[in-house]
Amino acid sequence: MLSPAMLEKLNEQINLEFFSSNLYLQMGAWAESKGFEGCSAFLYKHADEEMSHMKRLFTYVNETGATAMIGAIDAPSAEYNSIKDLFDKVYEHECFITGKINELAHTAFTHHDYSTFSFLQWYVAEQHEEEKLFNGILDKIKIIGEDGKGLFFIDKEIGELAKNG
Ligand code: OFO
Repeated sequence: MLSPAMLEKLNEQINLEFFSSNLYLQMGAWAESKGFEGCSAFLYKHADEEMSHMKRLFTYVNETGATAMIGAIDAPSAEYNSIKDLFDKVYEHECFITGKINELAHTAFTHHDYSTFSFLQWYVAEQHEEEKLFNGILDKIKIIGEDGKGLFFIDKEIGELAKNG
C-alpha cells in the first residue's frame, strides 16, 4: 500500500510526464513551423515516449490499489529563439525531471517502500539515458555550428535519431 506522501508524489510525477509529452509536442510544432523536419520528427517521437513514462506510473499507482489522479497540466512554452535554444531547454527540463525522480526515490526509501523504490529504478536509469541523449545533441550542435548549412545538417542528424531510436 502506498503512503499518502508517496501517492501524492507519484501523482505529481504523472502530471510532470504529461507535461513533458506536451512540451515536446509543442516544441515539435515549433520546429515543424520553421522547416526543421528532422527535429520535429524526433520531438514528436519523444513526446510519445513521455506518454509511455506517464502510463507506466499510472499503471503502477492503480496496481497498488490506489487511484492515479490527473490534475491540471501547465501549458508549455511555444516560442524558441533557435534550435540550440530549444535543445538547451530540453536538457534543462530533463535535468529538472532527474531531480524529481531522485526526490521520488528518496521518499520511497525513507518510507521503507521498497516496492516503489524498485519500480523507480527504471526511471533512474531512463533519466541517465535521456540526459546522455540530449547532452549528445547539444554537443553535435556545437560541433556542426549554426550557420545556414550547419542547421541543415543538424536537422538531418537529429532526424536520423528519430529513425534509429
Ligand atoms: Fe524525458 O523522461 Fe520522462 O519526463
